[in-house]
Amino acid sequence: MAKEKVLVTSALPYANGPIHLGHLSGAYLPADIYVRYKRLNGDDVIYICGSDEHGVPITISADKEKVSPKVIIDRYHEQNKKAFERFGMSFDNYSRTSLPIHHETAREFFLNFYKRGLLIEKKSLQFYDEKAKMFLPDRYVEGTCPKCGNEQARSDECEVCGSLYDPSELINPVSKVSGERPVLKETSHWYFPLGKYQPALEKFIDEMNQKYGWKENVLQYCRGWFKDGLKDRAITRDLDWGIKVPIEGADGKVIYVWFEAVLGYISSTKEYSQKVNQPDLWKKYWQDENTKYIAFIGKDNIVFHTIIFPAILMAWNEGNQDKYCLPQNVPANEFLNFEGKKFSKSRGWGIDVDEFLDLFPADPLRYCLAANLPENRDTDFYWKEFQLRNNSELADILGNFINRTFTFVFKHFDGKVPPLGKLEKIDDEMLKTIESYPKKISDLFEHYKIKDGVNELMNLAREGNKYFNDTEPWKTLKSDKERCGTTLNICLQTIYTLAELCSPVLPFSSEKLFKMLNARPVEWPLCGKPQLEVGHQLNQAEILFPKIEDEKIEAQINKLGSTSQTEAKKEELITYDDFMKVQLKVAEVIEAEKVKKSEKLLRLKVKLENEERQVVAGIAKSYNPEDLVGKKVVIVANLQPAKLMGLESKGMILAVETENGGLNVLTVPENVNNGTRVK
Ligand code: B3M
Ligand code: ZN
Repeated sequence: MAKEKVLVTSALPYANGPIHLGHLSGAYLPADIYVRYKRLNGDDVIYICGSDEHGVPITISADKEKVSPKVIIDRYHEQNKKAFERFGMSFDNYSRTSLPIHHETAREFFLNFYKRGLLIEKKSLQFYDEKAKMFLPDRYVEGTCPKCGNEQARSDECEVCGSLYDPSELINPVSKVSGERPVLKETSHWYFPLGKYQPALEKFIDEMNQKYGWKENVLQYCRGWFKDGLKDRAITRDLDWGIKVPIEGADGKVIYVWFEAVLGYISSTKEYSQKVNQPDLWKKYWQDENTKYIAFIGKDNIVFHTIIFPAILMAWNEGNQDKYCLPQNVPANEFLNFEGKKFSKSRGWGIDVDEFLDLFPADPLRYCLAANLPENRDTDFYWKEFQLRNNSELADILGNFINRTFTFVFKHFDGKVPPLGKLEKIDDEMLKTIESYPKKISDLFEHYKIKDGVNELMNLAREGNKYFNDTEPWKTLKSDKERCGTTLNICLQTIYTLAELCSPVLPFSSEKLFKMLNARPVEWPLCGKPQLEVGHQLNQAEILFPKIEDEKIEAQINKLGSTSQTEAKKEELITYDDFMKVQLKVAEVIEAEKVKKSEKLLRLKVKLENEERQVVAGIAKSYNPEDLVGKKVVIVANLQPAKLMGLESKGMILAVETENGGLNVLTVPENVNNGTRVK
């Protein structure tokens, strides 16, 4: 196969917290395996990443700790860079978006668009904190969702019901900075005309998919966006932290983090070019139509890499001589959960890469994650599975095959590769098997089926063990030493092949194994052919995959959710008095009707002791209005009134969620009097 020029990027992690196993499985490990394989294959590869150091996620972390954003990004940039190294990530460059070279690159794109009249300036109303004297970006405001009543909705988006609304519709908005109620104030922003690029983007994705086969989850996602219609997007924000908008009179405004973060891939490549003293090297990758650009990401970043970034590059290419290449594929992964739940730092659920590598080496972790990548659906990391994959696969299959072969060769053949005698059918078959594996695995890796490729690797080790067992060298040693030597020769050739094929996923062990073999890797397609010459001297073996004891795993399981969880629990505990503040009362539903234009809401009239009131409840998907009339339900009677779809709601009905996501209203027996307190 012709050699390819490959540019690979992994999403730039926010430098606002440590990298955990979920990150690794999403955008990093699969990319690293792919890159390591491509390098061995002889392709011209550059692998780019770095820290994303702007945006609200950074300033929120800084505010929490009461330090400047700079303190946060310096800390986590260094920490994450080191953690990635320990894990064996082989980035050619790990940059950071606070560098001048990145600021220049982002400003260059922004100004180019601005000067070409591409950007649209629009005025809009945005929340402003008069006490803190600042505009509040979306995550800085919390209020009640006008659609579903979720009390932790953002200024223009509710994560619970998924609706988008105008900030003026948010009920009871509170500034997260001062705790005060913010006001709406006019501001102006520059918008990128994303809508204009929809036809070109649809065509681009369609073509890429036809040629290179995009993942179904990624396509689905893009189709959803196209169906809704792409809208112009503001690419500036009223914030202090970030890349200043390079236009006069734009004080206090920065370029929106997502507009510049994707350009970080380019500036990181530029930084690399400077480091290796070839300042124009980056153009060889970014500005050549023969480049195969692959962007590895997690599913939450799809729109930015399949729609927004390509649109930015299209917009550049339209008006400039030098043209950038667009991603040929964006193999986004789903999420990795931890022991059945989402990773959560505050609940002590999950483990950081650094913490993990203080306990266990990188390769078993890489193997365990790779064998179970969330390529098509969310998957889980389980401590028990980690132990099992290490002990029963790495140690008992791969390690055992290597170990028994080396021990035998050192004991009976002086640690030298024995000669091949006359080949029997079983030997021919084994040689053919070995030869088939490099292609089998590269076909999978070329299609980003990293998990399947890694599992095939273990199959070759299984074949090796089977061959060893079937040829019984411990018997032929006495009856036919030449036959015995043939077996061991073929076992050693298999180990050579394994050393190379395992290198992308188990780089540290592969290196040790090549040392034991006293050999070096060849180009990937050749590694299935016998590479070790007769008489070649091996080095003493070492145990590559020590078993992991039960106690060590149990200690981790017992620790789960403990430390920070107890703290979180302490915070969540309320006193009896707190509880008594909540007045739960029995109420009889006397009227019920659907709220117009709402799929979710029902308007109810309920009767308490000697009072009737209106409650708007999000239960329309689970109940017909008439089913509720006459029922006695429990309501929070002293809840602050709120307006939902323009209707006043005084109180909240208690309900439980059912297995299929519906709601089941709590009811009490008919003989309980209206207005009775529930305690
Ligand atoms: N920093 C989001 C994330 O860490 C974002 C990715 C940027 S890629 C250019 O999930
Ligand atoms: Zn909502």
